[in-house]
Formats: sequence, structure tokens, C-alpha cells
Amino acid sequence: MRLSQDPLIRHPGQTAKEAPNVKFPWKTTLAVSAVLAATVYAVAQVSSGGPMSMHGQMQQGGMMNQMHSQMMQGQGGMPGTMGQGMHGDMHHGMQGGMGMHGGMHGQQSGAFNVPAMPGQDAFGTIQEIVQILQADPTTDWSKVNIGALRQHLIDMNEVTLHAAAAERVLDNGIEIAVTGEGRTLEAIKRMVPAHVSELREIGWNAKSEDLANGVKLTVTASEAQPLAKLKALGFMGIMVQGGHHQPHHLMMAKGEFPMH
Ligand SMILES: [Cu+2]
Repeated sequence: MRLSQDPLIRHPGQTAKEAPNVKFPWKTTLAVSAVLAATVYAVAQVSSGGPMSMHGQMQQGGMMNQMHSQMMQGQGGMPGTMGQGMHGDMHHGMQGGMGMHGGMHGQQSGAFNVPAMPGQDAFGTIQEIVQILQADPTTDWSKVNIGALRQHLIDMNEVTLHAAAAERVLDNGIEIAVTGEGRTLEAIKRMVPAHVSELREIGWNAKSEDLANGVKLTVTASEAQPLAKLKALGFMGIMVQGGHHQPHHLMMAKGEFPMH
């Protein structure tokens, strides 16, 4: 892994500036889907008898330990919150499906000592996708292209963190000149027009125009997307619209999605 060659190094100032953006739907969704994927993966791995990666094993152990702790504290049986109910169900499913109940008791002392954070967003995204592909016996490895997904994640990093976005409010909408150089410019040219197609599919009045050093994105206000909202969303708030982002990552990895 030669990560040092990636244009991913963030300026310290930028990191601090971008840090409060914890509301990105894709991050939230990824966090949730990571938990779900880990569960699906764990069940699939055990039922197929396949090799379990160290990470999957550790995550699973951590989840089981947390569930056990809750059970031991008498919370699992209480019909309280949805979260507790979910833990109860998951525990039941795992116990019944895998018969690993006994073995897990031995790890209980390490309940909160097992780290799950991947350390880097793109690394974690690829790890999750690879786990999903490995857990799926129908995966066609002759088509899988993790390199393509990695290139897209680099695009996302460039567009999210490094592109300049000059926003101009019009009478009836917003016009954003998204510009950059080098790798950032490539990423803008791929991602912004592709996202305009997505926006149009979900009923937004959006268009893109080529600029010498980027792309001009124009979104016209409507009853559903009033001007005040477009102004508030700005470039990145508009880029995160639509519900197909994460599924597209899986399709890219499977070689089923035309790269944008
Ligand atoms: Cu993406």
C-alpha cells in the first residue's frame, strides 16, 4: 500500500474546517450500514464456513460482547427501546443460527477493548465493500474492480475537500462555479455532471456547463426546493442529495456501474 503517493493529504486548516461536517448523510448512512453489513457478513461467513477476516471476527466479537453485557445487566429482556429490542433480536438470531453462544463467553472480559474504527474513511468504505463481496457467494470476481472504487473515492475526496465552490445567488436559483486544478479538476469533471443527472432523476431542476477549470452547476428553485433552501445547502448540500450513493459504490466495485 503506497498511500503516501495519494493526493489525499489534507491541509491541517482544512481538516479543522471540515471536521464539524458530521451531518453528511453518507457518513451517517455508512456508519449504520457498516453495523448492518458486519452482521450480515458475520452470519454469512459462519454459515458458509468460509474464512473470517481478523477484522470481521473482531467486530463480531465486539458486538456479541456488547449484547452479552446488556443481557447480563438485565436489559436485553426488557421490551424498552428499539435499540434494546434490536440487540435482543440480533442476539437471538446469532445464537440460533450459529451456535456460537458458548464460545463467546470466553471473550467477555475484552468487551470494550476491541477497536472497530478503520482510521480513514475511504479505507473503511473499501473494507466494508470487500467484506460484502466476500460474504456473497454469487460475487463474480472476474468483474470485481476495487481499483475503480478507490479512484472514485479519491474523486470524492477531491470534490468534497479540495474543490473551490463560488456560489452566486440568482433571482430564481443558485449558480455554483466548481473549480480546481490537476486531480481535483479531473474529479470535478467526472462527479459534478454525473450528479446533475442524479438530481434530475429525483426531480430537481439542475444543469451543468463546462468551464475551462471546472464545471458550473445551476439549480433552479422550485416549490419543493425553495431558494432559501438552495442558498443554505450550497454546493456540498446539493451534492449529497439522492439516495443511491452507497449502492453505487457497491455497483462500481462489482464492475456493474459505468464510472463517472
Ligand atoms: Cu461516492
